[in-house]
This record gives sequence, structure tokens and C-alpha cells, in this order.
Amino acid sequence: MSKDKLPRHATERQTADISEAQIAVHWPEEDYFSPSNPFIAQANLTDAGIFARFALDKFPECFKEFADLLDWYKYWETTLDTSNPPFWRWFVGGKINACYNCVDRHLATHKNKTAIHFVPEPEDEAPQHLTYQELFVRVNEFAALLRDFCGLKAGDRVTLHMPMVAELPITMLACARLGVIHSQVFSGFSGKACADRVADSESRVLITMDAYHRAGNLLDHKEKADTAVMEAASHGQQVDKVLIWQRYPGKNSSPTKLVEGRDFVINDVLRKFRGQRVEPVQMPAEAPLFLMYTSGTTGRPKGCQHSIGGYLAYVTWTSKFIQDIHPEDVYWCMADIGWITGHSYIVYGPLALAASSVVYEGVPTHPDAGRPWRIAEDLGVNIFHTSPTAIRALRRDGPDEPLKYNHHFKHMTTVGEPIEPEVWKWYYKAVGKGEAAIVDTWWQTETGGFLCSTVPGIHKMKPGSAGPAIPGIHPVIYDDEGKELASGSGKAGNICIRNPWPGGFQTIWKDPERYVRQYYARYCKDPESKDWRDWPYLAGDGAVQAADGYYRILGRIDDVINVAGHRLGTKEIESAALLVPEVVEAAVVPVADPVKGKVPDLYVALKPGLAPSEEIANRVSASVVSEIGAIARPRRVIVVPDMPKTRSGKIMRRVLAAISNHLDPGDVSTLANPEVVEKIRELAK
Ligand code: 6R9
Repeated sequence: MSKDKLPRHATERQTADISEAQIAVHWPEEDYFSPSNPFIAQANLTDAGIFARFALDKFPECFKEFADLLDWYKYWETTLDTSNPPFWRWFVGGKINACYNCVDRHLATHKNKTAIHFVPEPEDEAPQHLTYQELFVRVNEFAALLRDFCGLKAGDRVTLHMPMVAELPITMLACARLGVIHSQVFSGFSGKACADRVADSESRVLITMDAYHRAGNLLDHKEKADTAVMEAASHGQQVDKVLIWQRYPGKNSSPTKLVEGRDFVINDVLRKFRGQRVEPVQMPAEAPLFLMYTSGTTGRPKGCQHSIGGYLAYVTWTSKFIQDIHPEDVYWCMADIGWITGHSYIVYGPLALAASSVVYEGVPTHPDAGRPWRIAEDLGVNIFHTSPTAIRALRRDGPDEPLKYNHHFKHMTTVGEPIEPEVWKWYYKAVGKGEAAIVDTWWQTETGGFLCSTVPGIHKMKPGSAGPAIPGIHPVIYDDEGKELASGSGKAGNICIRNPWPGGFQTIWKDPERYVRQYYARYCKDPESKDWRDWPYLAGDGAVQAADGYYRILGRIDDVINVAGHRLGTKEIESAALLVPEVVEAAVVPVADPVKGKVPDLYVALKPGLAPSEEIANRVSASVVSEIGAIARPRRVIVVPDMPKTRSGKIMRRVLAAISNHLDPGDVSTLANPEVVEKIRELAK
């Protein structure tokens, strides 16, 4: 990478006007909790010597141990190729298939074991239990359809816009079997948001479902596909085929009509492929497995590209040793497969280990806050994984519910946002009944799998702290000037990872320069260097390391808001607001929320002469929902007479964030229009 490709001063904005890290809730250091002896006695990893085996001087060969959990058609020649930093290539020369590793290889010993428990939202509908043998059959038939009916082959991209049903992992695995790159879009995203991803990934095929249940409603989902195809065409991407799974096979649950010649009901087409088998394609370890779009500092979501070999090795190892999954476990991760957590820790990691993985439809608190514990009791779930937002909602709606049910978790996970110690303790006592080991796992879409977490059979837990780095991960915290903070300093800074690891994303799809700029430019020591030591990975989070080595994550340092554990780009929301013709300026700020962690407040200014009205505010909100999805709906749209601005005309989001969070905005006298601050404060009351 030449110097001119890596402008040191043209990095994407990584110090937002106001960041989540700046409005993070600060809590004192907490007491430790020890994992129970029965847990330790059965744990997959109890030897603290592991950390020496994964010390930096053992890098990168130590990661062989990760890849050795998989079956390879051809063993790799080079563990890590660093010849083109920061485009790291893992297990080069190896040949592998992800679907084979998650399905076929288990048939000899586990074919009658449940691979996927699907739990429908209506409680009078029986759960489905798909064995590994049944999964094998269904994946093969669908792979045959993708290959022969759609003409898909290795390297092609397919967009999935599917809800939480067993057909979603079936679809992903069928793609993986062929080497087709899947790009699953969260079902709650709008048709337009789906269209952006269809266009960016150049998908000719869109796979969706007619309808799904959520919070008591059977939602029409097919209509979003029509919008997605139409909008993708306006971005220059033609979708030839839309494949539609039926929530109730044989019955159409969507009022949206099929488009002749474009839309196909999968179950009808599948009849031709009954009993067909497709050989897994032997893929290079370095070929992409999937794209996962996530929000960044600019308006456009970016497609994080994950590899087959490195990614699968990483999620399998971390599922085994951090999630402590054994093949006999019933494992339930409540995340949506539309997010990275679901890819890594519902589908690929647990299935690679031959566990039984639960896929559930709906929301945790509907019809009541007892539902998760009923499901856990019925299915015998013993490993449970969810987010602080879900835990807060369950605690709010049913603090005593878990104790009414006879479920027993040996292990629980929290992921996605910082968890308050009070909430952690409820999770531990009420949900885990004081029996379960808890891991607080910090990681990201980009990182493929966990970065920081306690190892549950080795470390004590500390509420509110993710824990030390996992074996093989070596973080460093820098201050804004690029100075390394001493380890255990207790000072806040920007957390980076010193070394590459196999689960790390390979690039941003079609935008390698942005990959370099956003994640590596800021703390790169020498852009000419071929040495990985000169290329720390910038995660984009503020963090503190305490004297005991545990990391506490404070939140995003960039223009990303983490709403209920979902990453939203402020720029995406602002762009949606600006589509309303009356709006001339828009600014989004994060506001602390007792259940969702953070929620967005959206400030807008109108064209001169226009009077603010509720009607305009409603249209702004509707535009955000239609462009992105209901998860991005602002808490409030506040129409202001003018934005607080610097003399150079820059919107001071810091001042707006202070107003929304009832904090002191500090000295505003240097603003171009200090008088507007009081007016805004009145409007935002
Ligand atoms: C896996 C996932 C990533 C962002 C990340 C950080 C926040 C994730 C956390 C956490 C505190 C944890 N985050 N885990 N913050 N404690 N245990 O969530 O991926 O959707 O890409 O979000 O989430 O801010 O940078 P993703």
C-alpha cells in the first residue's frame, strides 16, 4: 500500500462531535463472581496455560489450533500471509467447505440428533426439531435448486431478506455448500435498505419469505421484496429471481401478489429437486463465505467480507471454549441471524460443533416475559445467549418470571452493548439462578467472533466488564494523539487490536480503500511496512483497562449509535431525514435509555420561512422507517429554528447531545449563534 493511498490526515471521522463513549454511564469497579465447581468440572477449557501458548511470540502459528477443529479437504501451506497489509490471508492453500463442516461431517455420529429447534411465535404451534440428517437433506435439495434453477455458482452473491425461521440457516448452508456468497439482511430492515444491499453486492437473486410472526402480528414480508427489487433496479441492479419461502408451506400468507416470471414459491420449485444431492464445493480457505452489511461513519452501509476458513475456524474455536459448547448441549442464542451474532453463534459456530441450536420467532417479551423461560424449560436449553437490551426488557416486564420455571443454564452470554452491573446481577441471580457462568463478550461485525471475554472455566466474572482478551487477541489502548496507554492504567482511550486473527473481516466489499482508511489508517505506524505489528486494528470503541487486566467498553467513538444492540449510522438516519423536502439540516445524537441502552434523537431545521409542525416531524420519522427500518425510528424529532453551529458552519452535535441527555453543554459562547441553544433547550424539554 503506497503512502498516497493512505492519507494520514484524511481518515474517516473517528472522533465524533459527541460519541457514545463520552456519554457512557460510569460505574465503580465491582466485586468478582466465581464460576461454580460443577461448571468448571465439565468446562472445555480450564488450563490457564493456554494464554502462554497464544502469546504474541507464538503468533501466528498458535492459530493452527483453531483451524484444526475443522475438516479440510486440503491442509493449508501458509498459516498467515502478510505480504499485502492490512489484507491478511489466513490458512492459504487450504481447501474447505463450511456446509460440510456444519452438516455432513456430523452424520456419522449425530445424524439423529437435533440440529435446529425452530420455535414459532404462536405458542399453540408445535416447535419443529430438525435432525442433522434432515438438515442435510433439506440443504442438499435447496442447493440443487440454487444451482440448477437459478444458475448460481461459487463466487456469486445472493441477498437473503429472511426472518427467524429454520429455512434461514438452511438457505445459508445451501449457499455455503456451493461456495455462493450469502448476504443476509435483517428482516426488520425496510425494502429500501434491502435494495441498497442487493445493489452493492450485485445480487441477481433475492431470497425472502412471505410472512412471519412478530409480537402478535403476522407481518407481510413479501411486499418488502417488491420495493427492494424496484429500488435496486434504480441503482442499476437487475434482480432476475425472487425466491419465496412460505411460513406455512403450501399456503400463501402474504397479500402481495407474485410477479409472473420473477417470483417463485420455493416449495413448488423444490418438488423437482426432491432427493437430490450436491457435492460440497471444495473452496479455497480465503474465498468469501458471506457479506454482512453494517453501519459506519458515512451514509452508505459497508459490506464486511468474511472468509470461509479463517472465519469458520474462529467461530468454532470460540463457540467451543468461550461458549463452552459440547455436542450434547442445547444452545439458545436469542439474537437475530440477520446480525453477525446470529451468523457466528446461532449458525456457524454451534453447528460446526454438532450442538442443537434454537431458532425462535418473535420477541422475548411477547406474549409475556415468561416466554423465554418456558422455551428453555421445554427444550432443555442449557446454554443461553442474549443482549443487555433483552435482559433489561425481561427484567422490567417480569423480574420474578425466571424463578417460576424449571430451566437450568450452565452458561450464559451477554453481547452487543455494555451491561450495567445491576442488570448483570439480575441476569446472574434470577435467570441463571446463581448456577450459570456468565461471559460478557465484546466484539463486532468486522471481527467475526469474540475479542474480549472471560474464559468461563478459568476467570472470575466482573459485572460490567467484558474481561481480558481471549487467547490469541492482544489489545492496546491509544489516546487521541496515538500514545499507548500503559496496560491496566484505568484511563479511557481508543481500543485497538495489535495482531490480526483468523475471524477478522477481509475487506469491505468493493471498497478496499475504505477498509484501510477506516480501520487501519489512524494508528498505522508505517504505511510501507509489511509487518503486521505496524498495523493495529481500530475497533471504534472507547475502552478502559483496569489493573486486573479486564476491559470495560464505553461505547462508540465514531458516528455510530448502538440502539438496543443494533448499530445505526447517524449519517444514514440524517440522510433519510433530508429526503423530506422541507428539511435543510438534520443531526442525530445518542440519548441514554433505560432499556435500549441508547436511542436516537433527531434534530431538524427547515427551509427558511417554513413553520415547524407535527406533520413534518411525523413525515421525517416515517422517512427514517421507510429508508432504514423501524429499529432506527427516532425517539423524538425536534424541529429547531437553527442548528447550533461553529463559526465555520459545522453543526455542534455535542451541544445537541448534551441537551437531549440533560447534561451541561459547556461553553457555547464561541458558537456562531449561541442564542439558539436556549431556544433548542426549550423545544427539547
Ligand atoms: C457483536 C456485535 C459492535 C459494537 C461494538 C461495541 C458494541 C458489542 C459489547 C459492546 C460493550 C459488549 N458492543 N459487544 N459494548 N460490551 N460486550 O454486537 O456486533 O453489531 O457490529 O456491534 O457493539 O460498541 O463496537 P455489532
